Amino acid sequence: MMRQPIRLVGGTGSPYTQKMVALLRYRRVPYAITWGQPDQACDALGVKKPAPIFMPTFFFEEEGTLTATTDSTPIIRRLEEMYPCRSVLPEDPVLAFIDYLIEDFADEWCTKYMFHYRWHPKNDADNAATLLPLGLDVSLPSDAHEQFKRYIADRQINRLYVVGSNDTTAPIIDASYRRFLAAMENHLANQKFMLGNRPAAGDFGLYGQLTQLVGFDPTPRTIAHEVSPRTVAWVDHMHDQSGHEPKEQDWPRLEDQPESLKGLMDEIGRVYAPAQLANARAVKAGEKTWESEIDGVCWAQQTFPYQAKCLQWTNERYRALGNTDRARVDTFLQNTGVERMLSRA
Ligand SMILES: N[C@@H](CCC(=O)N[C@@H](CS)C(=O)NCC(=O)O)C(=O)O
Repeated sequence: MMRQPIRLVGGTGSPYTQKMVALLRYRRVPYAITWGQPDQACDALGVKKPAPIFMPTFFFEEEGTLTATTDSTPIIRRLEEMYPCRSVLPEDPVLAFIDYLIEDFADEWCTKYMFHYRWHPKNDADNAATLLPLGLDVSLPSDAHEQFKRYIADRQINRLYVVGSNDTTAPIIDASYRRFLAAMENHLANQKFMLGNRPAAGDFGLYGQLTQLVGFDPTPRTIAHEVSPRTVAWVDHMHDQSGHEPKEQDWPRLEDQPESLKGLMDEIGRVYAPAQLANARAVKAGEKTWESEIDGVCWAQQTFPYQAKCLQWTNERYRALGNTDRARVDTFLQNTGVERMLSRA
């Protein structure tokens, strides 16, 4: 029997929505996206809203009833069970672990680039406030558009602290974005995707954030064109990989990956590892905010229980590796700083 297309609702300006749509396209999973607000979609369908509700929200049919679900990382795993072909998860546990690290870094750190550039520089904030409401409804009447524009700008600029963006951290975020792009430029000169000649979940995570950084927000777009033309071109390629025919050998062993993959690991170790460790300590101590030195500057931000969970999930995966595989990961990550995030106990 033909399966119904998978329904999802999200925004054109939402990196996680773009991540998932590109993944569905590559995997040739029939889908039906509605560009709009997930809470309104839940109301229209009479479906219980997930809490918290995010873009994208997926609607899966379970025993005849529709359930609304969020969080792209577990949804990717669920789709793998429903559709086994054209997998985005390497079978080799070592490679799968590195892919998971990249996806987590994309979702939780690269999103700081995205949110910071979107709302911190005045020019970018004005662009986003104008376009985001239209991304949900192009025919929005002008007065409603004006109102929505003011509402969204106020709300999002006031939430910059959530990702730790402020005048002190702005230069660290900017320097990290430029190093990340330089690492991508190097790496893409060696292969088409992060782990070889076929895309994995981490590629889609990076792609989602980059759709915005390269395609939507003026400041990071200019920087991307300056630092990494290959990344700019990659974003267009990742948009639709439905014709790519992946083969098992398209993901070479970790030991056979080009040296340039380390460039990405170095950035993860340099900025994401200290942030994750400080956040997890704060969650454990019940503190609402945390401070840590990142890249030589004092970084202060709100504590996030979700990101502490991300660190815990990464460690659960690390501990689930067999001894030989864990040793291979350790050798690869030596001196990148990522090893600080991982513990055997
Ligand atoms: N971990 C979630 C994050 C999704 C997310 O943060 N979505 C954003 C839009 S890109 C959102 O809906 N934020 C809620 C808000 O802005 O109120 C995922 O991977 O799907």
